[in-house]
Amino acid sequence: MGAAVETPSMPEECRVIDPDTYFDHNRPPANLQWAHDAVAAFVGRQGSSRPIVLVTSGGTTVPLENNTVRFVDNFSAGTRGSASAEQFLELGYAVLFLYREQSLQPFSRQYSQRSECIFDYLRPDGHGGVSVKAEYTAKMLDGLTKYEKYKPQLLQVAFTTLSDYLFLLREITLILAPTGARTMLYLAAAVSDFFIPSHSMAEHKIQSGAGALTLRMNQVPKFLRPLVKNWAPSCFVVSFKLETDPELLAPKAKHALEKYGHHVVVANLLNTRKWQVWLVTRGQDPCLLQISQEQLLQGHDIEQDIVAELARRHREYTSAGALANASADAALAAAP
Ligand code: 9Z3
Repeated sequence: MGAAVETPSMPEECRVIDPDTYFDHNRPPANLQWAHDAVAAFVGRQGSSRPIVLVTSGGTTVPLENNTVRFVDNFSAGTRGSASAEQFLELGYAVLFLYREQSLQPFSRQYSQRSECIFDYLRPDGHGGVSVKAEYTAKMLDGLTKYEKYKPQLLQVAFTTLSDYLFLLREITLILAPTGARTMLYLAAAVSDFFIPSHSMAEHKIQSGAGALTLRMNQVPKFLRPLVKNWAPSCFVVSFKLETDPELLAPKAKHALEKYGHHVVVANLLNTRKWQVWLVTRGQDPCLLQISQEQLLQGHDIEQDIVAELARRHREYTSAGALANASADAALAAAP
């Protein structure tokens, strides 16, 4: 099945394939061409100075059958991604939001939590129409006003499966690459580490008559490597690391930074992720961002703090790049 990066003596299903090989062996999503055209047009409309961010959000599914009835999924609701997208918009970024279909979206996220129904916010107005219940009007008006204001700076692209996500991620980052340092890649989606290659998958629905089901899954190639090295080498790249064991979090975040050579890892634990994260950068102590339970209850999202700090670091990165370009231009101009 293609280039393996582990020893050739390993059984095929234990080897990690080369990321490029992945694309040769899996089908692109139906919206790939649409996404290509929409993203290229969106980026073209942003002029040459507005900062751009790609926010990835929500979990990927991993199908068990080619004609998919069943799939493996994960917990991510897209809270981090959708809340972060709102913050980036408020800071003047153009936002590309690559999100899991039916997960939370910027501004409407407050009204699409799984436990609630949109009708809970509405009432018949007595004249054959509907209106928003008085207790929700101010908050809804605020969200709606922001949504209308920021809509021109927001492009949303949906994925469902791991494969959709990876194809779209590559397509979009390749389009963003020429924008260089002014673009941030903020990779908050919860991407599966394991998958079943299309050629090893059952074609039709797995039958239950055979008794217990044993699954063998391959490791997903590490796409951060080609993303940082080849697809978008000048962009400011922020990845996320999720663990459940506190002992593993810091070493694994540092390891990811060293391995992929990008800029920041946002490290979080499953159970405390809504009020505590660490920003991990090479050569520095991890920077803890934390909000209190009181702030959380008052509706303060930790994404406000994460995005403010990352936008600050991104500005530094962009101006360092601009300074380097200016001195290279000056050296060229001064050359005989
Ligand atoms: C994250 O760690 C995100 O913060 C969460 C957000 C998925 C925890 P929610 O959507 O959760 O607000 O409910 N995302 C990255 C998780 C991930 O898959 N990281 C990979 C890893 O840890 C590397 S890119 O190995």
